Amino acid sequence: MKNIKDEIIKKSIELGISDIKFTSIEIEQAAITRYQHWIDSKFHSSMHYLENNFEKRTNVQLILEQAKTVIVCALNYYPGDYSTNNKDFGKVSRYAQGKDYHITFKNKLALLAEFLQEISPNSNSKVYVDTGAIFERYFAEKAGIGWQGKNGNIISPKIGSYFFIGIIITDVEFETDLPIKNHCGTCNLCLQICPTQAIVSPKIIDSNKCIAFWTIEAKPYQEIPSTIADKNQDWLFGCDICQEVCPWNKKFAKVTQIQDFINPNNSLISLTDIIQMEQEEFSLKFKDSPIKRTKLEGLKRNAFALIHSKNSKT
Ligand code: B12
Ligand code: SF4
Ligand code: SF4
Repeated sequence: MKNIKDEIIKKSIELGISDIKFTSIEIEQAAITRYQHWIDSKFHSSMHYLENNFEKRTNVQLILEQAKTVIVCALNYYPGDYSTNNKDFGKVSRYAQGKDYHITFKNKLALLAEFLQEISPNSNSKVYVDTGAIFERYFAEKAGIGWQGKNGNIISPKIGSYFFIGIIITDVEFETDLPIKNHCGTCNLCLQICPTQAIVSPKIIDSNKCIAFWTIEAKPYQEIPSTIADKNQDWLFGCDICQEVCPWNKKFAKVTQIQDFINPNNSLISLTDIIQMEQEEFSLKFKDSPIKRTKLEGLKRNAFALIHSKNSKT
């Protein structure tokens, strides 16, 4: 299957995909145990959907019968850096500044899967970005896209960690790629800098303490606990602190070529604008943006919490 693999790689480059690797469908028991332990520890907080589909999550053949290979793709979203500590503005994490990646990335993967179907006509494939019951980081690490850093993110030696992971599960058997070495070494910067100590041990994030969870995933009616809100000085939606500090991003993050992911209007947002915003304006401004996930009420909650924490700092 060497030729088909080369053709798929070539096509992925044409589609603007940043990296692609191939691995087998097997999942080590240690990874399953680790996930179960994370759930048992309630580190998923109120994201109850992560308790579902355990069978599928741990057996790819329940998603696609006869599945043989997991093709893992990386898509760089890094829009560059921006200033901080502005009293009147809240920061949006880099992944959410542009258009919703679920659409942009899925379209690219669908085209790649279609191409695979053309060159291997009897094959079957399924495409996933983020929303499936799939151990995306596990497969990304196993395939050699990068290693899992102590901040939990997969770090690519080519582009750092500001990239999305997308998956194609296929019944075509490919020659597999090998994992790469973990280069965190003795560095502990992410654990030290996380303002809420959400990285409870290397690679393990307690969502109950994570600013990204509270500002993206918590339901609009959930109040952000003051123990978290008071330690968040900057972030209106998401959090990049543990990635910003990472030496691998400082060295290797390259601004994405995908214009969809760059939108300076959504990088720093006026907190007063959010508080005064009506539903109609919210729906229009964030129509194609990941920010719409919090709904207007959730974004207002984040803005009020941020104003409070910024004011109590000064
Ligand atoms: C739930 C979730 C969250 C939660 C929990 C985060 C977490 N670290 O688990 C919250 C809301 C906090 C979150 C935040 C963010 N997220 Co998120 N999130 C997810 C989601 C949906 C599931 C992750 C999950 O299963 N976590 C449970 C833990 C236990 O699993 P895990 O970290 O993936 O680790 C696995 C393996 O690495 C393996 N493993 C780890 N160590 C070891 C050791 C051994 C010995 C073995 C065998 C296995 C093993 O075991 C784990 C289980 O398989 C994935 C998409 C997906 N379907 O996977 C996106 C995903 C992980 N998120 C993503 C992103 C971009 C983010 C944010 C950067 C967004 C932001 N800027 O605010 C932050 C980063 C926070 C952080 N430091 O992790 C990307 C990560 C891309 C990358 N380069 O790694 C993903 C992959 C989405 C995507 N398709 O691109 N997220
Ligand atoms: S995303 Fe922010 S709050 Fe969550 S672990 Fe990283 S630094 Fe900590
Ligand atoms: S900051 Fe250091 S320890 Fe954390 S992920 Fe980056 S290299 Fe690893």
